[in-house]
Amino acid sequence: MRAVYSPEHLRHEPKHEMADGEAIGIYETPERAEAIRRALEADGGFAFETPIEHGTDPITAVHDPAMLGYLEGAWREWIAAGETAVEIFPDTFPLPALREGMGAGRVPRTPRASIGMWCFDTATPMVEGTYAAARDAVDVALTAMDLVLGGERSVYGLCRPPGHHAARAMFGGYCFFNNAAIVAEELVRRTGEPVAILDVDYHHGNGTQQLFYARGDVLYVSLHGDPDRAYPYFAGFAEETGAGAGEGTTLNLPLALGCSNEEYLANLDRGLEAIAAFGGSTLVVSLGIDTYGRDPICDLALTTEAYHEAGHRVAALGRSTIVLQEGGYFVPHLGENVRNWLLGLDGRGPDLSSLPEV
Ligand code: SP5
Ligand code: ZN
Repeated sequence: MRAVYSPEHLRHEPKHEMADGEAIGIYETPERAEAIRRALEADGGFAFETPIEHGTDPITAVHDPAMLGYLEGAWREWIAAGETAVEIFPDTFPLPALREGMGAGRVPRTPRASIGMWCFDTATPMVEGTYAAARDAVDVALTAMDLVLGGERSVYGLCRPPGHHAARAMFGGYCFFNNAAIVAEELVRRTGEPVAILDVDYHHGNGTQQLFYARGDVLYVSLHGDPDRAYPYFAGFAEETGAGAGEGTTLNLPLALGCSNEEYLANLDRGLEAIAAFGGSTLVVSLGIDTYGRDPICDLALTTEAYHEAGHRVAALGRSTIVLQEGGYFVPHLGENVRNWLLGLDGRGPDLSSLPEV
């Protein structure tokens, strides 16, 4: 299987996220992607490719051009304003109620205010290299797409930063540009076919859902921790099924605390049935491994065997598949879990022999 990777992700190396009023070590680290790369390289069955630059048109096909412009200039403006912090965090968010009944008000004149207009949480700091890394993650995804359009059965894009929490005009959840949504939109434009997205990250992909909620040509299926207890809290409910032309093209499958391999795979089968019933020949997978039983920030109970089986069941759809990395935070087993998912997809057997005992 081909795998696309860029070392540019190393330039996105924030140190902190906010949790319960304290700055803690950020879970979304460069080491995550390096652990995955090493596991796939050690396997020997993955041929690595470097991304090709695709420019900004595929990004502004889904995101507000003003958000792209903000991310491109944020670091320069932060420094020009005399700020000295090495990570940019929002502190004030213009919720609609802040200016209720008062009209839109001014565009912010300080970068401290600007970030609150775009970033929806306090866990997604920007650093000097964030924009370059996020741009390369998009190119990784689009290059994986190109390879599939060129005839590859399945291709893995080692995207970092991840993407599925980024909406049309908002970023957060460790995500800046929505890599999977950008690929899905580009696929629709290039092939004229409908496209299905399967999102198996622990967290609901609120950004991807938002982008395609009213679209009949893109199916969004997500398995995730129930938003009644899990981030991003405000989207991902089973009763959200789409709107307008997109009615029936969103399928949310919220999972209970402690969800086992068996319960998980039963839910996956429901999602795969919906995908099989939807048109199109290409599938985009948002692959998060934060469903793992040992993930430090999530609460399901999956084991490595489930990842191989999940990849195997996705392969049974018989569609060309672009697999893009999202979350997964138990770094010691992250590479092997991704590798086993891809082994399942590729029709190879599982390999549990390289899981370090930690
Ligand atoms: C791509 C991705 O997986 N993004 C996830 C972003 C999660 N951000 C912070 C979640 C805060 C919830 N903290 C729960 C702590 C339980 N110990
Ligand atoms: Zn996640």
